[in-house]
Amino acid sequence: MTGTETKQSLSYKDFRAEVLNDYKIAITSRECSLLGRREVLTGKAKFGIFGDGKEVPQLAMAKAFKNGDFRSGYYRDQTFMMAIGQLTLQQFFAGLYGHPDLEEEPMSGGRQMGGHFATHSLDEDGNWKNLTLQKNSSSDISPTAGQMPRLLGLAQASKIYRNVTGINNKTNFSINGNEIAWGTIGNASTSEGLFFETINAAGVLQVPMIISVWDDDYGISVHARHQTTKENISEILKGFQRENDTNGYEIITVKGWDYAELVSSYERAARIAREEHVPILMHIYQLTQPQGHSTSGSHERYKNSDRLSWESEYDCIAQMKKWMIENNIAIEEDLNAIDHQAKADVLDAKKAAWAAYVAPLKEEQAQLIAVLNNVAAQSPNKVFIEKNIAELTAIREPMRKDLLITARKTLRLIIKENAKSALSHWIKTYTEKIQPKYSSHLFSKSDKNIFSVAEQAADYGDVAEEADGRMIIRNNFDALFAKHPEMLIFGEDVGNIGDVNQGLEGMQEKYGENRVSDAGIREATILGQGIGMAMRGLRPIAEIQYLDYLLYALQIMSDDLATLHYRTAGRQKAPLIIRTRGHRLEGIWHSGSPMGMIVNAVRGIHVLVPRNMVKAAGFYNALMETDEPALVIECLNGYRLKEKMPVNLGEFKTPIGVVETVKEGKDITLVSYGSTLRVVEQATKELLEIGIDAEVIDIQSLLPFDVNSDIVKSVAKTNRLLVIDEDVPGGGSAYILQQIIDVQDAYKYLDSKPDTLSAKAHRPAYGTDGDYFSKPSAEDIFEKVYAIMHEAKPAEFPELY
Ligand SMILES: Cc1ncc(C[n+]2csc(CCOP(=O)(O)OP(=O)(O)O)c2C)c(N)n1
Ligand SMILES: [Mg+2]
Repeated sequence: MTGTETKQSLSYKDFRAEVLNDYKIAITSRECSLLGRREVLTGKAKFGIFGDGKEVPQLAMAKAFKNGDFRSGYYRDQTFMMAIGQLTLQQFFAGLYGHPDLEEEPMSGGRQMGGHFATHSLDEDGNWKNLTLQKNSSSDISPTAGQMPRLLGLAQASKIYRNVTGINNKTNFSINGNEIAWGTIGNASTSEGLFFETINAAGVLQVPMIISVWDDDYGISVHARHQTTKENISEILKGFQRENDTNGYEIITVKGWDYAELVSSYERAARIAREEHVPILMHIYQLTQPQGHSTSGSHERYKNSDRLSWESEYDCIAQMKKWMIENNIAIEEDLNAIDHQAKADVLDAKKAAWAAYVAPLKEEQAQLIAVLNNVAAQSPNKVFIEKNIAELTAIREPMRKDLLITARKTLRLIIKENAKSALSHWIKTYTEKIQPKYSSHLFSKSDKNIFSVAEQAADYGDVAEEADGRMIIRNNFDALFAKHPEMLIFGEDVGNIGDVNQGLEGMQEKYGENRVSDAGIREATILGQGIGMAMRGLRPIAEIQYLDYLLYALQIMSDDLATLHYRTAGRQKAPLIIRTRGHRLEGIWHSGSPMGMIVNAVRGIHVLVPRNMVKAAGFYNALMETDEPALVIECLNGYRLKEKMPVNLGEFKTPIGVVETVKEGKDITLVSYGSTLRVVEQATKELLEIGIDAEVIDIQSLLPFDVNSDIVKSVAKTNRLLVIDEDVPGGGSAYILQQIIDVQDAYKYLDSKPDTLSAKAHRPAYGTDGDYFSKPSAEDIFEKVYAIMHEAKPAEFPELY
């Protein structure tokens, strides 16, 4: 045998072993899907959605996926996760059962239903790991196409790392921007606007993104003819194909059951994306769904017998098997042996996952029964308690809910007995221990969380200079860009003209087009750019031009950004700053202040509402030191107002979650924020002229809200409370009142009805009078306060009208 022959036969041996190993992964994954479905149908798991029918292309994608790369995909990708070594069989079943411990269920600690995948970017203290040494998956979300905006940002990060000078080209996040962001999406989900918006944006930005469409002709029961023009996504996207002298995409189409073609296509795609930073669309068609969409239905209801028999013939694993045999890579018996082994492995893993899931529950059940037996022995209500014990004991595989129902109902039986304390103690300590499994990590617990940043006052030097508010913002951004090389800002009109209010004037010239850039009019993907880049260690500021247009991005803020840290139980973060400007100015779409909607949609993101530009700049300075996401709403009518220019630009910090008493007073507490605060201050001066001395508190930060409970201290002094806000009635003001009355218990100190003054229920009308008749005015505030004082002291303050 010659040397070359040896090499050839060795490499053939390697090739064969690799193919056999791929087959093994595919068939094992399939077995997981089959057994997983049975676990749901027999009641052990609540819901199952699996990757059967999509195995083979995922093997090919996994081969081209390198350390440092990122996936942003959806619930069909179990085979891929197994192939990159990030999902074991036992973890697969732990996910199906919802095991609430991260060690057992690393995707989300049981918070997400199975099929929602993630890797850990953070260690247990919330610090970044070296992401270039591992294969990464951003955490999946269920809304179809919701993975797309973030995918854009994950890909753009590579471009930034490759092209921005001043950032090390070798970091924990990137090696010279060589990383690819890999997306996956179902064919039907390409109907979503987010898909098209992302496709266009990635073509403009030319980022290393490979998006694979797993096309099985259906979205649940709805056929492609209702989803996609010409029933063919790559056909209709042909205009995106790059040409010699244009930007654009490489578009590659491959049959989903053609293993050899898939492997070479993914290799080619990866080479282009990695080297040239060109986005790629992989349309993987002729895929199937052997068990239908999910455990909630059967596909026989909507697929005819022709389709079903085609699906069984063109099942990607069946085709791979056929190809291996035809090409003498394996004989049927070899493959049957692999099938056999896979069945055994999956069964073992399932049993182990179930045992690990029920073991702590059974232990806790036994502990509670012991406590209850003790209580029963001492109780005149023994018979009733013993009945409860018997019922609980009879549950072979208890839920924590079963334990707490029994314990809490038993407590009611012994409410006046001494034995009560042992049981109430058990309930309290048990809840304290278990509740965090379901509720922890909505916010960062790391040493960079918002509470780690100390307040630093603005220093105005000896001769305070006055300047337009926009100059304060601009000069402060200048200082921040200089201080943080990984900071970048992008949005509509942000680059060339330096934002619509010139708060970034000259910044693009100074810091370059990669760091200060214009974006298309596409708020959801501007947000997604921010999420993805923040997940890869950059410090993006995503600018949404006006608060009124945040709605386009709100879904992705709510579903993706706000849940990210929580849904990974603290193992991924995106410290993204969202900058926008809002509250009152002119007309229906430039005067909205939908704060109730926002604060209720984005728990998990901080919402900051500075009343002027120094306060806003102080929030940016503070946020850049933290690792948490936040929305900062600047006052749209504040850019031309004069403010004193601090000298410690980039340094002074507005504390987050802390209110400021801007005027002390004794008669009533007025609580407000943002643009309205100036109106409140005006009204307060006028009230003082007639002898009403109001205390004025600027909330500054809606989420978190007054962490020191300073407002209730004020109410304890004044005994009266009015919340003034320019959202609709029952919007932001309802939230503020709930915090003060319910959380801070201010009702104890009130001598008058706690009141709110908000805008009208309709959108604000245009013009000066439109504003006057839509939003709270100084006169409205004056009269509302006066009415409260009149009710309290009619002799002193006779009726106005
Ligand atoms: C925004 C949104 N709408 C509806 C759903 C419910 N839903 C879940 S999967 C699905 C079909 C998706 O089909 P496709 O994208 O083709 O993926 P496949 O399941 O076929 O792989 C639908 C409608 C959802 N999760 N999100
Ligand atoms: Mg589909």
